[in-house]
Amino acid sequence: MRIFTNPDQSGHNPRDEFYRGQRVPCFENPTRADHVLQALSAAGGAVAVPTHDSAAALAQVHAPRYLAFLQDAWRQWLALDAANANVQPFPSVWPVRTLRSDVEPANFIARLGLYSMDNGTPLAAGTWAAAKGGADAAASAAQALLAGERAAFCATRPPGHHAGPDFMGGYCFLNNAAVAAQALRLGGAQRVAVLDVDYHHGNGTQAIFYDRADVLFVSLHGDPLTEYPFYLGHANETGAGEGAGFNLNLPLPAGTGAAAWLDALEVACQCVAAHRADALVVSLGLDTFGGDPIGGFGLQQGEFARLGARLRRLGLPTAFVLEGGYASAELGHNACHVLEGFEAA
Ligand code: SP5
Ligand code: ZN
Repeated sequence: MRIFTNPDQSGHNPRDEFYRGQRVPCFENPTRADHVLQALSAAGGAVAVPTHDSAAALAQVHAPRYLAFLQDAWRQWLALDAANANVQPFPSVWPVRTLRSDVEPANFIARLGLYSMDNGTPLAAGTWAAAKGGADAAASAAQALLAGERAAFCATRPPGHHAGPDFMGGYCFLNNAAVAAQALRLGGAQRVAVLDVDYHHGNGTQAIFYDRADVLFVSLHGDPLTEYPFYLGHANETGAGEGAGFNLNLPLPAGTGAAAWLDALEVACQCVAAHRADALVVSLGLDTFGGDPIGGFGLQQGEFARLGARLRRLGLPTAFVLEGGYASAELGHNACHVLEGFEAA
C-alpha cells in the first residue's frame, strides 16, 4: 500500500497546550508521524511524498476567509511584535450565541477566536505549511484510489477531523479526511463514505457534509456528554436537508471495551455498506488504544487488526487518514496492525 508522508509536518511544533489550567507539552507533536512512518516503512509500505495539490478540494470544504487567515496567521502574529516568534498565540474570546461571526475583527486575537472552537489548538510558525502538506497527502491518496489503487495511507499530522468549514480546533486546522472525500467526488466518485474511528467525534467532518447526500459520515466515539468535543456527536444528529439520513453517530461511554466497540464498528460498517459508496475514507484515530493518554477506550493490537480486516470486507477503495493517537511510541505498531489486518483479509 502506498504511504503518503507530509514533508512539512515537523514545522508544526508548538511547545505546549493548556491542561486543567496548566501548560503541558503538546500531546500532538512531530514524533507521532515519525513513529508511524518508521513502523509502516519497516513493514514494507511504499513511502511517497504527496503527488497532488489539494487547493481545489480545500476551496470546497473550507471557507475562503478561513483559508486566507490560516495561511497568513503567523505573519500577522509577528507583525504585532517581532518578539512573538517565541510566543504562542491563544484565543481568549469567541463569538458564541448572540455575538456576530460575520464581521472579521481587526484585532488579531479576536480574529483567532473567530476561527477557533477551543484554546487547545496552538499555532506555530510552520502550521500552514504542515496543514497544507497533510491536505496534499489526502488529495494524493484520493488520486491514487481514482487511478485504481485498492488503498492508500496518509501518515500525516496535524490531524484534521475537528476542523470545520471555517474553524480550527482539537489540534486540527485543515480537514484532511474531508479533502480526501471531496477530491474523490471531484475525480468522479458519485458517492463517498467517511468512517471516523477516532476516540473523539469528528465534528468538523460532520459539519462539512451535514447537508449533503453524496458524502455519508459515520462515527463511533466517546460520548460527547463527557468527552471532547462536547457540543456535537450525539446519536440524534442524522443530517439535514438533502443530507437527512446521511449522518450516523454511535457515541459510546468512556471506558467502553473491545467487545462493545467491535459491535458498534459492525453497525457502522453495515451503514457504510448500505450507502453503496464508490470509495471509503477512514479517519483513523488511534487514541482508542488502551494506553492512550487522552482517550478513554481500551482497544489493543488485536482489535486494530480486526478493524483493518473488517474494513477490507467492505470491498471499497480505501484512503486511511491518520487523526489522533497520542501514545507515540506505540502509535506506529498500532497503525501497522490496522494495515496488516486490512492487507491480510
Ligand atoms: C484529533 C484529536 O484526537 N483531537 C483531540 C483533541 C482533544 N483536546 C482536548 C484534550 C484534553 C485532554 N484531556 C485529557 C483527559 C484525560 N483523562
Ligand atoms: Zn481524537
